[in-house]
Amino acid sequence: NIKACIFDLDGVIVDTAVYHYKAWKRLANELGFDFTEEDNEKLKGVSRVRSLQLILEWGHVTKTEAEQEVLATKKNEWYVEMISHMTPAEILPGAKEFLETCRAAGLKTALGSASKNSMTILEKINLTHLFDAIIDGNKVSKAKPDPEVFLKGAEAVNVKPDKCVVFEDAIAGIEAAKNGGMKAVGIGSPQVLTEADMVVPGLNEMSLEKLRAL
Ligand code: B16
Ligand code: MG
Repeated sequence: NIKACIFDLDGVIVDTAVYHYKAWKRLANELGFDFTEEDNEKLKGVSRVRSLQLILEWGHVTKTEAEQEVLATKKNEWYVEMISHMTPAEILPGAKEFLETCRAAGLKTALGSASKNSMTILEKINLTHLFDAIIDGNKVSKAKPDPEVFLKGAEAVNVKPDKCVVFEDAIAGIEAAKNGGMKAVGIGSPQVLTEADMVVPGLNEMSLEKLRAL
């Protein structure tokens, strides 16, 4: 039986992928190339540094490590400007309700995100108070599919990994949960998230009954 729920942020609680895309696209355009929204799918759940490296590869552009840092900072400034206008209206359907349901049932809740901007986003959408622990890109050194972010989340709420379930929209995130010995619920399509124990289109389709059946 499950004692803690760990949630990814982008793609599970909010859809910040569209802001990431706008900011990365602007950067690519300044460098003289473009990439599609379809390519952008490959950046979901991927860290900032790694995302930049992938984009530079797509544009056949080579940059030194120092130059990459400047570019990543530039992108982040545009991104931060965009997310500063986010409101609770951008919470994905059912996310807030499911967090409240979990807490009312006595389950612990944690955030497990690759983003270094997760605190800003949670504050903008007014959800910080619904998490017992927040583990994000500032607190981890290994990216998903390494389980570090979720194991730290489990530890922070004092629950053993096999009593945790992770909610994730990215393949690497599902793998990370499995690598950590946790249950994984995919948010999206079962054709894509094949390693998940269960897949639902969104948290609005989730319930305590489904959680108990895991
Ligand atoms: P930042 P998640 C991820 O969030 C995003 O899906 C990914 O596109 C982004 O590059 C990464 O966070 C890092 O974000 O630049 O804000 O540190 O899905 O792990 O919540
Ligand atoms: Mg995600």
